[in-house]
Amino acid sequence: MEPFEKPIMVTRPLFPDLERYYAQLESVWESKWLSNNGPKHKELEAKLKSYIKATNISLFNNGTIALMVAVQSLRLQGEVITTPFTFPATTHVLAWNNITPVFCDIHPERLTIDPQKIESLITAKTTAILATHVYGIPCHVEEIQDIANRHGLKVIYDAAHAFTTEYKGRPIAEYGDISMFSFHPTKLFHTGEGGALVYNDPNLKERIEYLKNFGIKNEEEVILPGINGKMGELQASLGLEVIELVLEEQEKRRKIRKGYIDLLASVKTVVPLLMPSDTTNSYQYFCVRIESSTTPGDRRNKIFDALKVNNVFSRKYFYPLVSEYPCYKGSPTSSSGNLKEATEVSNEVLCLPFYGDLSFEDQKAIVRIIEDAS
Ligand code: T4K
Repeated sequence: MEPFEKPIMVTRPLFPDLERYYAQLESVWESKWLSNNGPKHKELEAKLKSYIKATNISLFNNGTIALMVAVQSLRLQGEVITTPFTFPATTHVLAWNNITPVFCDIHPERLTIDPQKIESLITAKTTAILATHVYGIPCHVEEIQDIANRHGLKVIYDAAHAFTTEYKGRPIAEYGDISMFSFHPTKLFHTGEGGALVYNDPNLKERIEYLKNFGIKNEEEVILPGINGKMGELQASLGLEVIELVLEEQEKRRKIRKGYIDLLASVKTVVPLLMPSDTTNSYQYFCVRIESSTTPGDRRNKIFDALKVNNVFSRKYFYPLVSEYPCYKGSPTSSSGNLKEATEVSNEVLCLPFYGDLSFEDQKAIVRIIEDAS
């Protein structure tokens, strides 16, 4: 088989019709307003609020700053129990807030933080649990809330992958104190760069809004050390058009997901990750687990390399574990002995190309490469 002529990437951002984006920009030009809670920002915030059924929402310039502000808004300090199987940003926001990340192993099926292993990590310094709905798979939200209630802890969810996800009939962000969504171009819904916090307590709104705008109360009063987390009008304008494309994209991705599952049925060592029951899939990623043969990750890496040679760029989200980064490796909870499941999983996962315009012919060719290499 010849390699693909054009590279096939793990994802492709949604691009609205340029004419429609121009129309949005025309009104920005007329308004002479580019940032600081402008009309497009307000419109997008209201639209997203109802789209993802949020009780309270604040938009941000990216998901990482949003998460930074979430941690600050809840006044977290000391230690926070978190997952090592995530994107670096989840843990880095703790480090940037002078908080010690305490790594907890993950559940073997959901790949999210294992609630059974959280309690033994709680100390007098623990203030919260920061968990990731990885690939949009919901954490064990009820068990986590139960632990948090018993120990007086806050709960933050990194919901970067869970746009529109619902669990047990409730929007995912109804669980926990605050959830963060990322609107990076690699995300299903995006604003070029962007993010949001969604939270249940309306009293948090004021503090979050100050924190994302330097703590400015008025022209003469700055009441806390805030940061610049504001989403601008160009980002919001893009979001207003991209949001119109999300439903159709999800439907296309639903079919692509089914296509992969059917095609991969004959490849016994490559197993698609499934959503738990009672979950609506956001269709952010399509990931498989590939059993190792003789050494950890050998078969996964062989498939990854074979795809690359053929101009297909899958991604090992998330290898290595965050706990393996030099900045966290020395910490007491980063040893692989405590993180057995996470270590195994990170050696076995692979995210395959997944976006609405991927053709079935391309999918068949991708699976053929996987089959030959496995
Ligand atoms: N928490 C979690 C769980 C996250 O996954 C993320 C972000 C965050 C927090 C932080 O949220 P933000 O602060 O980013 O809002 C990408 C993204 O940069 C990152 O946002 C995302 N997670 C992560 C999972 O993926 P890379 O290093 O894989 O990006 P990159 O540039 O290699 O892009 C991946 C592929 O996407 C490319 O091969 C091609 C395609 N692509 C990408 C861009 C940027 C395009 O086709 N067009 C584009 O404009 O991290």
